[in-house]
Amino acid sequence: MQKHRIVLYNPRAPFFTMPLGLVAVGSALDRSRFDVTIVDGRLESDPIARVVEAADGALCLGVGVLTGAPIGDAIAATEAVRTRHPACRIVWGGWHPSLFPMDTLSEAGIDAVVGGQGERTFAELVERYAAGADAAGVAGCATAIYANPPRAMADINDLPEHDYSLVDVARHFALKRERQIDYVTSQGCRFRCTFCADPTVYGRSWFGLEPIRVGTELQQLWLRYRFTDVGFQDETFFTHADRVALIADEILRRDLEFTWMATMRADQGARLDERVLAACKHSGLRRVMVGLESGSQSMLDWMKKDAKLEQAFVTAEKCRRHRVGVLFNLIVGFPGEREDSVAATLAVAKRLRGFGPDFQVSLFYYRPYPGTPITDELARRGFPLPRGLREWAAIDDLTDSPWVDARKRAVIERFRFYQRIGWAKPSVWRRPIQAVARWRCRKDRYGFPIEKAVAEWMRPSMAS
Ligand code: B12
Ligand code: SF4
Repeated sequence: MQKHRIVLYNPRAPFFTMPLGLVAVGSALDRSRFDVTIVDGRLESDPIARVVEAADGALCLGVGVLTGAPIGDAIAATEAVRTRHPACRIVWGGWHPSLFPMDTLSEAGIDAVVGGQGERTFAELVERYAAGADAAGVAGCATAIYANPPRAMADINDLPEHDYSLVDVARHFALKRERQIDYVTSQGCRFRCTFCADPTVYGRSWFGLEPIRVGTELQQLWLRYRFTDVGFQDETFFTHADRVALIADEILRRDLEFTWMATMRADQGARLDERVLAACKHSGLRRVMVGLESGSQSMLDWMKKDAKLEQAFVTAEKCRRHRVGVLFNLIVGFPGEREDSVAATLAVAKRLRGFGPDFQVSLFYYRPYPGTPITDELARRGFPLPRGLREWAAIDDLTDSPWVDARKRAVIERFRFYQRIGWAKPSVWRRPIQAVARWRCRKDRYGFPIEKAVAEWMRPSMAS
């Protein structure tokens, strides 16, 4: 019997993180009946031509869509395939369609939208298409005709292993410039931060893979790909410390020689038993990524981060003791955020940078991503949010934030630049300008930026 072909498209985006969402839905199809091809827009010189070619004769094209620029690329791929192969069914899934199913359906002119966790819904949908039927009653998806009931989130332990042969792993290694594999051990998040869409999409549910399964899968992948690093892309990898300890044991007892990085909250780091952190380090943990978000406790309380500022320093101290690096993510320019609050965030960034070159900070400007209580509140107050897919596609380009005036932005931008130089790994030629850059950050004095010009002239990127 001839197999049906299914094409999955990952729109262009920055960075070369593996398209694990598409790998997940592709791996859940009955592979004895469906041939799955992932076209990754980031790996193709002409992604639209490639997806049109791949969709020739295909039963269905599935597109994974994040909010922002990927929407524009998803629309282009959809229109091209719709025109050239009108019989091919087109389904969008992932974060943006999950948040705006009806708008997505009507504007993108597609056959169906899958909400939230996609494995079982998409598998059922393509079975229907293969049988010449439609999506009536398929839980978890909507079409222009059927708004089917939602599908309860499945325990990911009951879902199939991700098949990495669907991805061009070697190309990803080359583009990442390291043999790093991406892997997720959990889905969802129990927390309730009001700038984040996870609580809306997954209803604060969380499921984590059994440590033994993580160990077995990593071992098989390591034997196949000989990667040297793993990026655990979970929303919050450190959700349960005992589970993390067991995962570290699994890596250790199998003698898997790789380093790893993972996501952590400040409160989780502060609570983490030193013995667990030591085991993680021993098993290869090199860096954690902490979504600290703000250096002002009142902002943290306002956004329901459910973490104390002090916990960031406890986490940093603990990680320094165990020689684990930390990347702290901070956001400035929340709606109505006052100048003193932005200043507090920059001050905390300086303190954290002071822990050493392996303690980095990333400063982002707040953007009202959809499906979050803050954005909903802005809408209620009449703030002009993007309307429709094309406007949401442009949200990443919003350089003008109504909550960050030109003066504040100038200070933030200079701080961003000088903190990168000031606390980068020291080297002989960097040392003199590093001292000046650190002095500038400490004193907030950014006039006559001579060393900025020197640094740009000597080496365009001085980021550590
Ligand atoms: C890796 C990653 C990226 C990568 C993209 C990887 C890729 N696809 O190419 C990069 C670094 C490019 C990225 C960028 C951004 N990201 Co990001 N990212 C992630 C991260 C950490 C992991 C994604 C992942 O692999 N998950 C594991 C897989 C298994 O889950 P999944 O992708 O959700 O897929 C499931 C479902 O969504 C669904 N599904 C997904 N695709 C499809 C397709 C079809 C056809 C179907 C049926 C179902 C389906 O089924 C899958 C299995 O259940 C998530 C957090 C997380 N843990 O999910 C954030 C996350 C997805 N990112 C987010 C954000 C905010 C962004 C940015 C907007 C932030 C920014 N300004 O930089 C940008 C947007 C992209 C852009 N502007 O270009 C938000 C989502 C918000 C939104 N509305 O889209 C998340 C959830 C983080 C958060 N909590 O805020 N990101
Ligand atoms: S920001 Fe992180 S901790 Fe907060 S709800 Fe989102 S995923 Fe969970």
